[in-house]
Amino acid sequence: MTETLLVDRRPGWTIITLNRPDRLNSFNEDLHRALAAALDEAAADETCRAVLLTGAGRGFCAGQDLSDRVKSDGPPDLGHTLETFYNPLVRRIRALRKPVICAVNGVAAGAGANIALACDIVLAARSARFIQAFSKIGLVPDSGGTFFLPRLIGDARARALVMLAEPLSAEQAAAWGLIWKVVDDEALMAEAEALAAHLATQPTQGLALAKEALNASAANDLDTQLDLERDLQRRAGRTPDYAEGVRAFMEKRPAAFTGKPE
Ligand code: T3D
Repeated sequence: MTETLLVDRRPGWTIITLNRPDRLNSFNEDLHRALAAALDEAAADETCRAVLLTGAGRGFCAGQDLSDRVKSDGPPDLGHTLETFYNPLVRRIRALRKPVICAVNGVAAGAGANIALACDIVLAARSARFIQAFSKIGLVPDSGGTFFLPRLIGDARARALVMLAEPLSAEQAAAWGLIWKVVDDEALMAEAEALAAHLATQPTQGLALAKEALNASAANDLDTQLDLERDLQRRAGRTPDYAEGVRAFMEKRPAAFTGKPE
């Protein structure tokens, strides 16, 4: 049987590929379980200092595999699916104490679009599209869509994307600030892999603390956020990578960060 998820450990980082290309990498329970396990393994592996998420074939991810939703007799409990699979997935990505890059290699629809947005740095192939497909089937955006969209692109654009379910081109997504960058299709994976390899050489603990601060900022007022920055900076200041960064600067040489904890 074909594996629904491919995990490739590279020196210092891991590439995770959603691998159900015939269904545009839409999620079934097998894929959810495999992805959760791969992210947990990356979290526990001290030698893994960055994660790259992408999809096999022409799509990134078309959200929930809808063929699993025509099987049941009565209406399914979709709240249960979110509680069991999608919400923990978004929480795992946001809580992972290392950078998560998403290379959106093709269409990202439904939960697939919002899982991409949960990642720290999103690159997209020029041919990729982002579709809040939920309203086409009578659903509410999930996987953090109603959280990320208004914060990233503003309420007016978020509402129209959600209610119209129109495809948003990668270029428009970048112009609106929904993603970091558009890359020519044939250059996407080389650029995403180079970014992962670069991040794997950076001060991993400092990046994790910065991620923690950014994650918290949406819910905090300025005073609370300033206090949080103080506390996190205190911890960053105790890491070996901070000491190395300062030494390297003074000695006018590149820093050799190890990513080791405080
Ligand atoms: O249910 C719960 O647990 C609640 C949680 C929900 C989370 C969600 O994500 S809900 C939203 C689910 N996703 C969608 O509604 C998107 C459905 N797909 C599409 O609208 C289109 O496929 C795309 C716009 C993404 C791409 O269109 P296109 O024309 O490039 O490709 P296609 O021909 O539609 O798809 C290619 C194949 O993939 C096709 O199979 P076939 O005909 O070649 O055998 C298609 O059926 C299959 N496919 C695409 N998306 C899904 C899918 N099969 C199952 N589920 C899908 N989501």
